[in-house]
Amino acid sequence: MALDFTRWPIDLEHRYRDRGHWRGRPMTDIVRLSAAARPEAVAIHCGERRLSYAELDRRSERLALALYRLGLRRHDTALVQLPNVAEFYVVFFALLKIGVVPVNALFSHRRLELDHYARIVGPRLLIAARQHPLFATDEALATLRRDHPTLRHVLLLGDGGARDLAAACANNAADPAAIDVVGDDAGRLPTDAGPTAAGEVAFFQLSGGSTGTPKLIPRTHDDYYYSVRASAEICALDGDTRFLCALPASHNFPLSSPGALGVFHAGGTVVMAPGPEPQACLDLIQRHRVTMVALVPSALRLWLATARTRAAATQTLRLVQVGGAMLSETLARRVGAEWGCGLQQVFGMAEGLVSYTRLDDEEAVVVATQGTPISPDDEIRVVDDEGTDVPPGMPGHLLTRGPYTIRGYYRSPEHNAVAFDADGFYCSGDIVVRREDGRLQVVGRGKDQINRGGEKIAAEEIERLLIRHHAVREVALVAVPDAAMGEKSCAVIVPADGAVGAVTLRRYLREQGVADYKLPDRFEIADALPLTAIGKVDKRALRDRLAATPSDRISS
Ligand code: AMP
Ligand code: DBH
Repeated sequence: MALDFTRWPIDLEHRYRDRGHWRGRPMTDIVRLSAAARPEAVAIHCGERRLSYAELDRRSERLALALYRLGLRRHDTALVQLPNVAEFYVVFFALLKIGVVPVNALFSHRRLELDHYARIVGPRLLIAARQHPLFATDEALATLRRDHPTLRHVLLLGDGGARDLAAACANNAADPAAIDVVGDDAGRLPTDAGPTAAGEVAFFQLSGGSTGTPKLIPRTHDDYYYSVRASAEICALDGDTRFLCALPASHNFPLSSPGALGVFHAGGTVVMAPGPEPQACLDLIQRHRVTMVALVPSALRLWLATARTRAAATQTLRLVQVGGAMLSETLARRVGAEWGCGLQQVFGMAEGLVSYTRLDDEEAVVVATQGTPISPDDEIRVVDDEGTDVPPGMPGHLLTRGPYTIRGYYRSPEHNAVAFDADGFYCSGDIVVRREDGRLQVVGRGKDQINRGGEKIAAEEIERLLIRHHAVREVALVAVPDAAMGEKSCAVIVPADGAVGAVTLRRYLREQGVADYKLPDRFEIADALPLTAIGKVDKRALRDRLAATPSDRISS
């Protein structure tokens, strides 16, 4: 049975179809069409390996068949956690080809996050990597299987044995450079196998969140494919585009804005980088003559510093996209000045809405705004605390709905009641200004979230864990400004009695299985937390206080 999710109202569905946004096609067309049009073109460079479009299509087909033979069927779900390797896309398309709906966890996620996702979707399949600390031995795997009895099949990258993912994706076992080997060339998917319907859930995106538990974002073929196609056009991608994927491959930005999927749609090449480390990335840019990259501001800062001594490395770059967190105008100006290439600001969210500066915008617009939304059918409201629209030029809460913005998180009725208004607008939690010329500027944030160099931390998630520690009576997690990361996190602790140390609390959080980036960068002890007039923790007062006291009392 198709997965339940909050659909768009029928009149809007009609409108999105009539306008050609929703085309009733599965996202597997992305690879099929490019494989038909340019089979020999390089789709992916990954280390010393390279995959043509024909191979990407064939390998994903093979893996789909292998999974089908294992018993996986349309509307089953899968939990996937892979590093930045070509297999990520092989797996993505393979699952889509048989209608298995994946949750693509970030590689930095640990037991707690994976557990949450598994609890929400009840996956039948796990695809993960031995190189992840959680899957280095079979112990965590056994726990996961015990806790989630739906989980029947596991494929591990780097396993070497029968369950090895690389083997399952392979093409030519004799070639060590191939990503290869299940099924045979004659193997064809049976006619009853195929993607989920275009209006149904294709996969789940992850929310950075602002609540105690992570939320899943159901994305349909229709809506996601539209955002990818339109983004590829806005960014003028073509067969000559060579895109460096340096951010986590499953993140919405490098996946869809226009990201790897946009590049596959246009028939260009995706170059995989293990991460955003500047030296290694500059090497890859030079070697593969990369033309486009997507970065968060904190990475851009490091790249600019490193590239100073490597002018040759950035010569082929035409477009540097920056998004995920606020970019200062000073940093923005340096891209054109030092690298002589275009900058594009991207303000997006896994829930949907993506706003871009355009390639022909003048510099003053590109360095100071986050541009305009993808679609003429994106509806934007900027409202005050009472929900009344504010005039252009005034800051307010950003509300949005449109042809690729979700109408509800998956299986989260309570949170949906506050995250969406009565008209179905998503309350993004961002404070924005809409200028007279229609351009958006992100000026702040209303949601209780820390944006640590583009990685989002829901304050409540960490507070809930910390409050369970016996030495903690009260806790508040707040953002503190940081020159390198934009923001870091600080936990302000009111101890239950006596002392409690940062080392103890950090170790405790690690034991809970939470991702490293969510561990507070700093701990502060306080006698009490400041309260607002209505008795909530006054985080603004805390932030101001912390910003004024750069050092902490109990070590960092
Ligand atoms: P998520 O909902 O986890 O996908 O994170 C999306 C959020 O990241 C947005 O709601 C913003 O708070 C933030 N964000 C993304 N891009 C930008 C940007 N260019 N400038 C400022 N904040 C951004
Ligand atoms: O931060 C984000 O989530 C984001 C940033 C840029 C995003 O989802 C996107 C572009 O699509």
